[in-house]
Amino acid sequence: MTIRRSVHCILLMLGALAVGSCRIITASGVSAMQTAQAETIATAVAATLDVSACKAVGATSTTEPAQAVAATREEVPANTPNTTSTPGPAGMHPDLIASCSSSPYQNDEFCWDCSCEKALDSHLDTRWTTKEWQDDAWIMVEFADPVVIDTVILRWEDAYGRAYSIDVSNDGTIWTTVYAETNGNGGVDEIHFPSTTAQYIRWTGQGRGTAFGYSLWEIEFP
Ligand SMILES: [Ca+2]
Repeated sequence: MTIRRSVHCILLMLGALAVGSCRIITASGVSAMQTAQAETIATAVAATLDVSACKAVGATSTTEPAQAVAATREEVPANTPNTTSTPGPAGMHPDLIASCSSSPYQNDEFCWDCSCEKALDSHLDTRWTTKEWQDDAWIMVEFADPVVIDTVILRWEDAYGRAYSIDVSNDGTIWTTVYAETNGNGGVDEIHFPSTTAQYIRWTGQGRGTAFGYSLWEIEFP
């Protein structure tokens, strides 16, 4: 009995050394063998280092298939554009704004879809930004119906307007200047002018405050 157990122990050690990647050698797998047969098998395993022997003694692999890991990786598209927000500046119901338009706006990896709507969406982390770094630029808002207006608030990003005018119109063709700035310093410009009725209002740039273009977080009509 002692000799038989010793043989079993030797077989276990030989098997473990021979098939290093095997984690488990089941006792039943060995006890079912006759001593002579087990010695023969163990010798063959040790000599050949055949990995297939692992399967014969019930070992399992713990390595995950590389393909399964790759399949779970989420692909995130680069340069995802901003989502479109519903226009509606603070202090004015969105339904009162019919549309907006502007000179060419920036739409690249530095500012995706930075169109006029982004200056009317009530979000201070979205902006209208001009495409060209030139003094001449404009942004126009059309109201659904004529409105009485006497105040405009401009919330500038770093690229502010130093010189500009505010014009109003009832037909989008004939414009009246209600305010002109020649030495703006950015930040927040709260502009007051005599109360007037208009269906269109337009901001027109005449001088940039920086070497860049113009960039407005929001235009508000309180
Ligand atoms: Ca905005």
